[in-house]
Amino acid sequence: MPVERTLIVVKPDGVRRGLVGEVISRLERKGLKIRALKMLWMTREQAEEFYSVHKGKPFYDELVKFTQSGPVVAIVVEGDSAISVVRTMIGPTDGRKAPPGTIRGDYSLSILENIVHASDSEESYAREFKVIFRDSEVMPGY
Ligand code: FUP
Repeated sequence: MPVERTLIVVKPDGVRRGLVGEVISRLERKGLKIRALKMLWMTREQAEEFYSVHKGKPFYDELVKFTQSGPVVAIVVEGDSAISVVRTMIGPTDGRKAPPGTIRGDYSLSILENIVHASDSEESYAREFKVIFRDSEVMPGY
């Protein structure tokens, strides 16, 4: 039962559509503990670093542009197996294929505008966290 931290980002489409509360509510109801939370408008540098694993792919430029198209809300949560649990909660990348009951399955009809991002591994979390937060912004146990 590894206690893990992971990062969820409500993307610009999710913020525009007023789904921040819905996402936070699902995370809290699941039993995950919020450790840090921030609203920000990503710079080009932040968006490029955040999605650096996709550099060179056909959708990269559009993805970086979309990520900077409005404010996002970034949330660090902690809990048992948080990384895989949150990945299951958000569903597959393509909202058209994501099953009902998942965040993307319930709210997205698009692969690009799919409401949320969540880290897919400890390594991704470590890199993505640094794009948005400083260590001192994570709350201690409460
Ligand atoms: P995920 O981990 O589910 O967010 O998916 P990926 O890391 O594979 O992709 C990151 C983001 O790139 C997706 F959220 C949306 C975008 N994307 C596309 O726009 N087109 C694609 O074919 C694949 C991904």
